[in-house]
Parts: sequence; C-alpha cells; structure tokens
Amino acid sequence: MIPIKIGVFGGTFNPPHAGHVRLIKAAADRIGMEKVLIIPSCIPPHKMPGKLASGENRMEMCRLAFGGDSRFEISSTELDRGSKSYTVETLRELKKIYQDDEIYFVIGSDMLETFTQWYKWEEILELAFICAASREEGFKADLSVYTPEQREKIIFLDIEPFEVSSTEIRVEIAKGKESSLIDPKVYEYIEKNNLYDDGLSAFRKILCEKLDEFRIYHSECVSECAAVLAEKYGADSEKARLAGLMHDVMKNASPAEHLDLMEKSGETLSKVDLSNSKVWHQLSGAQYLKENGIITDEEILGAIRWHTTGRADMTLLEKIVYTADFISADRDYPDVGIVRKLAEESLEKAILYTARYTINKLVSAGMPIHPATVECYNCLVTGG
Ligand code: DGI
Ligand code: FE
Ligand code: FE
Repeated sequence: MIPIKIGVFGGTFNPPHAGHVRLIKAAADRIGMEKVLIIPSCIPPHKMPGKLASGENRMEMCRLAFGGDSRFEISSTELDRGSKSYTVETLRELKKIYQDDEIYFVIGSDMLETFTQWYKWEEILELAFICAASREEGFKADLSVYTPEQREKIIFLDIEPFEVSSTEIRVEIAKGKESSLIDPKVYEYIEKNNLYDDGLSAFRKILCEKLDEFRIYHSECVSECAAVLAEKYGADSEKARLAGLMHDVMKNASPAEHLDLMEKSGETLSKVDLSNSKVWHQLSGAQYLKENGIITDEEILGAIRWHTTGRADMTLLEKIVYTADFISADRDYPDVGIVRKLAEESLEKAILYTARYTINKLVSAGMPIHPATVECYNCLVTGG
C-alpha cells in the first residue's frame, strides 16, 4: 500500500485567521498532503492571557475558516483529552490510526529553535516529519544537535509564517467584515456569539471611522499600556483602558473640524492655542466625545483633554494616559527605553523627563511651546 501524506497543524486558533489558512494551504501543496488535520489545542483557562473562546467555539471557527478545502479536517482530539496535550501524545494517537502513512507536523520555524526542549522530541521525530515554515529565504536552523536520521525528518518550507499579535486581531475584529485577516464567516460567528467582546467594540467602531490603521494600532497600544499603569499605580484600569483607546480620536481631523470643536468647547483660546495645531486634537477630541455623548465621565475626558501638553497638578488618570502615550509598545523614539524605566519608578519622573524632552525638541525646531506644557514641567521640577 502506498503511504498517504497526512498533515497535522495545531494551535489555539483563537481565532483562526488568514495567516493560518495561507500557511497550511501552502504547506499542503508543497508536500502533497492528501489530508490535513487541524487540531485546536486545549488550554486551561487560567493559562490564557486575554479572552479565550471555548473549545467548541474554536472548533466551529476552524470549520468555517478551513472548510473551503476538502483536504482539511478539524479534529477535536486534543480538546477531548480535556487537559493540555503534549505533541507526542497526539502524534502517538494519530500513528495508531494512520500506521502505514506519513505524518507531517507543520510549525513556524521559530518553534524549531526550541524543539529540543519539547517533551520527548526524539520520539516526535520517529513518529512524524517536522515541516518548518520560514520567511527568510534559505533559512537553516542549527541542526548539529540532530543525528543524520533525525535531520532527514526535518523539512524546511520557504513559506512566510504568520506573525499576528492579539492586539492586531482585536483591531481586525473591530473592523468586522472588512478585515483582511479574518474570514467573513468567522467574523459573523464571532459577532453572533459575542466572542472576544471586552465591552469596547462600539468605541473601536468609532475609531475605525475616524483614524487610519497606524493610529488605531497606536490607540490600542496606549489603551493596553494605560491599563497596566493603572493596575500598578492604583487607578481605575477600565477608565484608563477607555481613555487610552480614545485619546487620539481627532488626530486625523481637518483644521476646520478642530477649530469648530474647540470653539464649541467654550474654552477661551489664546493666540498660542491657535498657533499650536499639533495640540488641537487633545481639546477637540475631548469635546467631540463629550458632545456626542460617547464618553460622559469627566475623569476620562480630562485625561484625553490634557494628554498632549500635560498641565500643572494632573490627576492620576491624566498622568497615566500622558505617560502611556509616550511609552506604549509601538513607540520607538530614541529615549523611549529611559522613559519606560522611569515609569517603573514613578509617573512623575517619567512625565518630567518627557516634558523636558518635548520642550527641548520644540525649542530646537523653533516652535511655540504651549503654556500648559511649561506649567506641567514647572510643577514637576519644583516637586509638585
Ligand atoms: O498624538 P500623539 O502623536 O500620539 O502624541 P501627542 O498627543 O503627545 O502629540 C505629540 C505632538 O504634539 C508632537 O508633534 C509634539 C507636539 N507637542 C506636544 N507638546 C507641545 C507640542 N507642540 C507644541 N507646539 N507645543 C507644545 O507644547
Ligand atoms: Fe495625541
Ligand atoms: Fe497618542
């Protein structure tokens, strides 16, 4: 009997996305797999960062995401076991069913780097071929630890593996049917069953209408960072999360929109206010959210109102959003490492450093400095 080639592709699939589908399809084509088992893994809930959809939901999403290809079969073998499975256990089980066939276990090449730390990795190589997908052309891991027989079981596939962060996925889910990463059928299922809903999806929809992709990603990063800082410094982390998410809501608006909103805020605008177009979005953003009833909490509105310039005697939430805006995961300006370290020690130290940094930059560029920025600096430098 001629052995058939069976692919095995495991993961949390939380949710399955286009990167998964693309990778396993390409691997199946290259190897000539006749059948591919997609195996959602079982993870104890306390081990999962963020929200994990139930096993049943993930099975169903896999059926929807991978269903278009008759080679694919979704297997509940690891979920049925009810606790975290070792790869070797799954492969042993499959080998019993497919004794005469060849099993190809598909992974991203980064996983290969730690492969010899996997439980019973030698036995894994007896049971199956390992297909390592790699982005870099001609990628070769250090194979010197393997015997020649083992080396023959490791196959490199020149396919770009997926690197999608959970932050990106959340953004994609908010984008809904326009998402390039999530299949519309999977998206529908997510919506119908209210999966991954952290209560902020309505706000994300507003961001999707107002901001470009880069700015939305930045907003998600600030939101995440503000929540972490709030936990650390004893503020309300839900408020911090929302303020961080919406802080730049007007960043992409036109000058006319800014000026209109700022006028409606009723605040007296000085010549310096009007000449600092980069700082307009803090006031116009707070005003937009307030007048449309999107956010009514004054504490959150204040944190958005002062996030660019800061001010003297900032509230804890204002300090948190200001700092998060400078040290969020997407930031990569030269001094970001220093500010991140300072934020570990105290918010005031981080803000003082940042205010000084901003003032220096503005002075060098011959730009006006907003009085609130100066007051923020003065307040902190005198120990306030
Ligand atoms: O909106 P982000 O880019 O995430 O960050 P932000 O709200 O802190 O805005 C940063 C921009 O604002 C940056 O270009 C510097 C500018 N800025 C900050 N403080 C002042 C300022 N510009 C002027 N003219 N005066 C200020 O006091
Ligand atoms: Fe901003
Ligand atoms: Fe920002």
